[in-house]
Amino acid sequence: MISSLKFLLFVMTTLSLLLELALSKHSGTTKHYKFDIKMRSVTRLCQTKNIVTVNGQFPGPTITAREGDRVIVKVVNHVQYNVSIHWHGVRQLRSGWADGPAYITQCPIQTGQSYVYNFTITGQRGTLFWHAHISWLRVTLYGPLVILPRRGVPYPFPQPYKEIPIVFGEWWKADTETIVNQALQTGGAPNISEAYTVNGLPGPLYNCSAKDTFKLKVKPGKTYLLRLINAALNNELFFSIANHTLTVVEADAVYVKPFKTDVVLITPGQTTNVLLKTKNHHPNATYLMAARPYATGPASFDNSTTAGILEYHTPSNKIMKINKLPLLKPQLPVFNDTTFATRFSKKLRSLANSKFPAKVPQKVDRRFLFTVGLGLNPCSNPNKTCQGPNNTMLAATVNNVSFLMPNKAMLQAHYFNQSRGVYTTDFPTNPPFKFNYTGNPPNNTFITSGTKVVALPFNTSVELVMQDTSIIGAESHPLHLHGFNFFVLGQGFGNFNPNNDPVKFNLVDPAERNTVGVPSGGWVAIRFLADNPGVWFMHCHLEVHTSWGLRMAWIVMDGKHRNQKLPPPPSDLPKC
Ligand SMILES: *[C@@H]1O[C@H](CO)[C@@H](O)[C@H](O)[C@H]1NC(C)=O
Ligand SMILES: *[C@@H]1O[C@H](CO)[C@@H](O)[C@H](O)[C@H]1NC(C)=O
Ligand SMILES: *[C@@H]1O[C@H](CO)[C@@H](O)[C@H](O)[C@H]1NC(C)=O
Ligand SMILES: *[C@@H]1O[C@H](CO)[C@@H](O)[C@H](O)[C@H]1NC(C)=O
Ligand SMILES: *[C@@H]1O[C@H](CO)[C@@H](O)[C@H](O)[C@H]1NC(C)=O
Ligand SMILES: *[C@@H]1O[C@H](CO)[C@@H](O)[C@H](O)[C@H]1NC(C)=O
Ligand SMILES: *[C@@H]1O[C@H](CO)[C@@H](O)[C@H](O)[C@H]1NC(C)=O
Ligand SMILES: *[C@@H]1O[C@H](CO)[C@@H](O)[C@H](O)[C@H]1NC(C)=O
Ligand SMILES: *[C@@H]1O[C@H](CO)[C@@H](O)[C@H](O)[C@H]1NC(C)=O
Ligand SMILES: *[C@@H]1O[C@H](CO)[C@@H](O)[C@H](O)[C@H]1NC(C)=O
Ligand SMILES: *[C@@H]1O[C@H](CO)[C@@H](O)[C@H](O)[C@H]1NC(C)=O
Ligand SMILES: *[C@@H]1O[C@H](CO)[C@@H](O)[C@H](O)[C@H]1NC(C)=O
Ligand SMILES: [Cu+2]
Repeated sequence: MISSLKFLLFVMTTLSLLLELALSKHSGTTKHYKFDIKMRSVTRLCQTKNIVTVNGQFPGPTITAREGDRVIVKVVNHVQYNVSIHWHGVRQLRSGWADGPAYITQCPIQTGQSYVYNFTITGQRGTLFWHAHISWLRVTLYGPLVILPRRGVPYPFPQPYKEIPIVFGEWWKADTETIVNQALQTGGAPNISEAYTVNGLPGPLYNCSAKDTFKLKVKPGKTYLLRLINAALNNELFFSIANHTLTVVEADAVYVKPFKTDVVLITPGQTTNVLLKTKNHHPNATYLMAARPYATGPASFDNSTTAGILEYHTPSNKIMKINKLPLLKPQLPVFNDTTFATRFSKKLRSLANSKFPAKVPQKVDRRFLFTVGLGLNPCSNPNKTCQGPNNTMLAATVNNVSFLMPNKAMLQAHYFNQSRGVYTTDFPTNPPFKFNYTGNPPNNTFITSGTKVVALPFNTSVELVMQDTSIIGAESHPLHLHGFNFFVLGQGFGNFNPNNDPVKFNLVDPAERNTVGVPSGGWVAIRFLADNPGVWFMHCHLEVHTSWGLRMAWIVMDGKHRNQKLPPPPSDLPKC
């Protein structure tokens, strides 16, 4: 009797375990985090400064989840600034309320308030990051977001010995909120940064900074997965490790066909996973891992170099003086090496196999051509002197529209049919004036301002060509789209030619990502399927250009079916 009961119990627990396993294939676990936004003083470059942090950590905590997991983050604002947090690259399928850009999907979390971000990670695995999405607060409010494959599912590359996030940031000695507010008032360019950082540390190439150096201690003969994240505000970066070749395996949380390179180009908003195979024997050297900007624009920029150190563990039976070993430096491309940038971008290809297919939309419902670039506004300073060129104010546009931030959240306005006075749906689908976009000089610096969007029916297949302009100066712009991954079909220099260029598009294995560099003086073509209802921000991820208006939004309408509609907002959604 007792033994048969025991047997029954055994069968039942086994069954329930099996059931749990079967279920876990479809739904993951829930990961809870608490983000207390608070001030903390830190010292860098011999100067102490109060910065905004999550839980007093800088860089902020790493969020780790598996594909299929639900992530719940309670954000409590204890600082004098309005705050919102964006989960950069997370698709947010039917969870647009958790996307985070202030005044787009939510009102800011004001001092003393809190908001619970609640989203599921669906069909994504790899490295992303989270950052503040209001004004320039992301300068110190950022951290890695690591999505592991489902339990038991291997990487499509050798299992690394260790995985290490390498987050690039940008450091100002002065208060960045003062800097951006000053610039927006005077019309001039904001003051440039003093340093770049690796995991929050500027490294040994800056004065008074040697002790603030990130050290990566490795063992010989192992493979390390470096999760590279560019969280810098305003600069694309070249990255390289002296005497080590890297293998790129993933970009923006999508696996790519592996390729070897000595240098990685990473724009703000992009993430790149690389494998680092260490040397088989202890070398008699230490190695700098360095990053410095790829810069094409007309403005001055922070031309400094941040570095960490790759150090081999000393074998315990030998006493090697690491400090006495020579420190080797990597060769990085010159600051304006667009040839390298182009070659690197073209190497990124989707795996496009049966396990990881590239679902490139093959038919197109709507085609768009957007110019992206700088522009000038007349001086609106009451003092009648502005610091932009010829007494103007610097601005930036998409299709000649400099986007004005509304003072209500657009997603709420959309959901409750209250768009009047918040936004209009007349965003130009093509440049309002045709001109030689990359001419020298171009003859069109005309700007309008407004809060304009493009509205799309559910499941519209979109092809978008983004065309750089040479107004004020040609420049590479890393454009980031919220709520979707897109496929990068092709790119080129000069003006996009709708007759000759599309035949060269890659519809087989294009890179799938959320941020792409529009080539300096050129164009890039992307496609995405608008299968996610909501209001989705698209903007340059150089914060200076976003602040000047290089931003717009797409509205994707609800579909017919219940699972194609945006659910109602959570009850704690902040109010304006
Ligand atoms: C998160 O969202 C899910 C689905 O809408 C809901 O069931 C759950 O209660 C939410 N959790 C929290 C903590 O808000
Ligand atoms: C920015 O730079 C200008 C010129 O050097 C300086 O006058 C100004 O104080 C700086 N702004 C801030 C906020 O540090
Ligand atoms: C370090 O300080 C020296 C002396 O003040 C100066 O000449 C040099 O340019 C500084 N270097 C950097 C990287 O700031
Ligand atoms: C490092 O690379 C440089 C140049 O590529 C080469 O001259 C040097 O011998 C290498 N040193 C080591 C220790 O690998
Ligand atoms: C490192 O230096 C020591 C002493 O100079 C030498 O004996 C050894 O062979 C060197 N090892 C390598 C890998 O170069
Ligand atoms: C940037 O710095 C590099 C050396 O780190 C130098 O070769 C280059 O000329 C500098 N470029 C500009 C535009 O200052
Ligand atoms: C890069 O900058 C240098 C000046 O430092 C200039 O001579 C060169 O023409 C530039 N190259 C490109 C491709 O713009
Ligand atoms: C206008 O000029 C006054 C006096 O020079 C100065 O204090 C003020 O900051 C200026 N205002 C702006 C918006 O630049
Ligand atoms: C400033 O004005 C001068 C003279 O009219 C003109 O040549 C120059 O192109 C203008 N600069 C800009 C950036 O518009
Ligand atoms: C656009 O301007 C560039 C630079 O001045 C010139 O080389 C090109 O031929 C122009 N293109 C057209 C279509 O006029
Ligand atoms: C720019 O140049 C083109 C070709 O010469 C001309 O058709 C167009 O009207 C000009 N646009 C402006 C805004 O001057
Ligand atoms: C914070 O956001 C609210 C709502 O949009 C706004 O009224 C207030 O002025 C903002 N406060 C600050 C300090 O920016
Ligand atoms: Cu830009």
